[in-house]
Amino acid sequence: MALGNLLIDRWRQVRTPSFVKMLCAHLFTRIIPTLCCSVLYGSSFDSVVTKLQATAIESENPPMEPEDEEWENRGGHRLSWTRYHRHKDEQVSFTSLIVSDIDSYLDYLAYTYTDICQTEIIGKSSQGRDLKLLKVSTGGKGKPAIWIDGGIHAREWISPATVTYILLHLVEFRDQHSELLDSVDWYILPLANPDGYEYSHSTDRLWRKTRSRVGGSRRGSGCYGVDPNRNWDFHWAPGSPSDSCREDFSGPRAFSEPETRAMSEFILSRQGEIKVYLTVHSYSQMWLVPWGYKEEKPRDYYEMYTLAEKGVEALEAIRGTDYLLGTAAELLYTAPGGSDDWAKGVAGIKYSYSIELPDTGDYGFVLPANQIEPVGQETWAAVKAIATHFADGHN
Ligand code: 0X9
Ligand code: ZN
Repeated sequence: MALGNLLIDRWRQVRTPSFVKMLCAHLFTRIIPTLCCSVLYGSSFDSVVTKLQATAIESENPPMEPEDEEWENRGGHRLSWTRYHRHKDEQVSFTSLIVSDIDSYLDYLAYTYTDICQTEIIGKSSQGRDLKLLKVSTGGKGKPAIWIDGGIHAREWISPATVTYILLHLVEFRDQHSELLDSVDWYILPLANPDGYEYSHSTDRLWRKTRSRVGGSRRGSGCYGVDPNRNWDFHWAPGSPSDSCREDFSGPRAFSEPETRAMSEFILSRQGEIKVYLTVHSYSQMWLVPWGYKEEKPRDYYEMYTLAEKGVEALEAIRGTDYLLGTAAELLYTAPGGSDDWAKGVAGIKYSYSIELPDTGDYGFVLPANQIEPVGQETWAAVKAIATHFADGHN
């Protein structure tokens, strides 16, 4: 199912009568694959998909290096930027434990750099996982703040990896850019959709949504999950219960998801302080400026574009990666209920952007882990350029 979903994912945005879409979706996701599997492999479609998925993940994400294991024993952390990591310690059965990585890196930073780092659990996911944020600040009042979130979409593994890479440089190499810490506060949430992220590791590599049970009726119909980037309360468009199986199901109501609600409440509690909202997605190498819900541009688009341009120029200077810069509606498609539009339209954050990380489609969401470092380096360069603008006293 997941492979078929990927094929029709972008195409779904095209305006086509819904019965044609349904027919084609069924053709791509079920009929053609079922026929091919029984003819070519003599096995069922689902078992072929499971095997293909395991092989794809293994080549995308090689096993843990012995050095990483050692770190844990020395009381440090296991996060490396050479492979994709899980969210948090989880006892999956009596004997087997999936060991902590992303979440415990934040704890590690907080207890190692006590003077500047502080963790905060801003809420819980629908399956009860912590939404853990790291505040990085050298103290003092009235500084502009930058918010960065990653992992809103479960399958975009490069996003949380890049956000933790940014944390690594921001905090652990703080001496190289002390002015960015002295004059700017940072709120960083590397994994905004931990349930979906874990599910994309354990079960369906191409899962996009949350894992709430909102779409189902009492009789058990409907599907799991809501698209957390269609669920924000700004020009939110209702989806009908029959849409609950869609990848972009917007939910039964705006902020139905505890994840989006917790983020929005935290951001509103820092209204006026947060000057930049950055949400990190993949893929397509684009720096997206609101609006995404409609084709018109905001009145202050020119200023938003000019600051984004500084980020993109710094990014491209690292290794020449090409990024497109423009509104989400003009470069991708119009889609309501996105976090970037909400951050600007409701929270009043002037500089709100979605960054779509590499690549442009060769690997798509399944970007090999050896790309974490180069993508991290160039994205960190972009973030530094944005922060420098505020460190230089602009507003
Ligand atoms: O469709 C999305 O949510 C984003 N692209 S992705 O491939 N990562 O799913 C783009 C969001 C752009 N912003 C808005 N439409 N508001
Ligand atoms: Zn995304």
